[in-house]
Amino acid sequence: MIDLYTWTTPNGRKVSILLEELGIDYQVHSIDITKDEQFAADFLAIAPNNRIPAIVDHDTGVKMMESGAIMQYLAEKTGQFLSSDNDIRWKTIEWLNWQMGGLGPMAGQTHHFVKYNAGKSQYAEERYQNETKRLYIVLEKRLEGREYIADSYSIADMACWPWISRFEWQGIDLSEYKNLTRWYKSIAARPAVQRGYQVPKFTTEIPMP
Ligand SMILES: N[C@@H](CCC(=O)N[C@@H](CS)C(=O)NCC(=O)O)C(=O)O
Repeated sequence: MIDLYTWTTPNGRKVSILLEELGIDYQVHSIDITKDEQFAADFLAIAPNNRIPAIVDHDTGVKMMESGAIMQYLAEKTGQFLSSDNDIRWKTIEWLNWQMGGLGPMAGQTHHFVKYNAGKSQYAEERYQNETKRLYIVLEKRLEGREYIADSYSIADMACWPWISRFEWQGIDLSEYKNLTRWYKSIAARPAVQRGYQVPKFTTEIPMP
């Protein structure tokens, strides 16, 4: 049994989508970051960086923060969504890290400046939105002639998809990116993704371009 500590954000959804895809038993603990629940002592004992998501794996006693590490851990534990083929495996890890170091942080700053604090800093709005658009183009090119980021559906897709699902918050017209739109819609059609998107609670239907 896995305990998942999460909230209705892209980083949280990455892990709930993976758990739904894996079909393993997990219990959801809602950490409402709008009420500072991420600073509670019992959560900090699992996630000292005071950020969701985090897990506790009661089979192994492992406590873990950082969505990329959690995804890699769960994929290795179950032998799914991280290929044993060396080339595909490293492509998956490469793009998972691209999401962790690029798409997530840059799109996250775009949400802060473009959606929540529009008008406060023109420099920051332009800087982060341009960087987010640049990353969309990188992913658009990667998906040219490929169904998925690392050839077979993997934790790299599950890591990137929830960030792309916030295209409206980022002021991006997703339909301008044809490969990304095709990829986005095919993943959105997966029942596990639809369930994982609504963890820990329903917010909106999955946005569609
Ligand atoms: N690198 C971390 C980032 C986690 C993160 O930024 N989580 C956000 C929600 S998406 C959070 O918990 N924010 C709480 C806060 O800012 O205090 C991961 O991928 O797990």
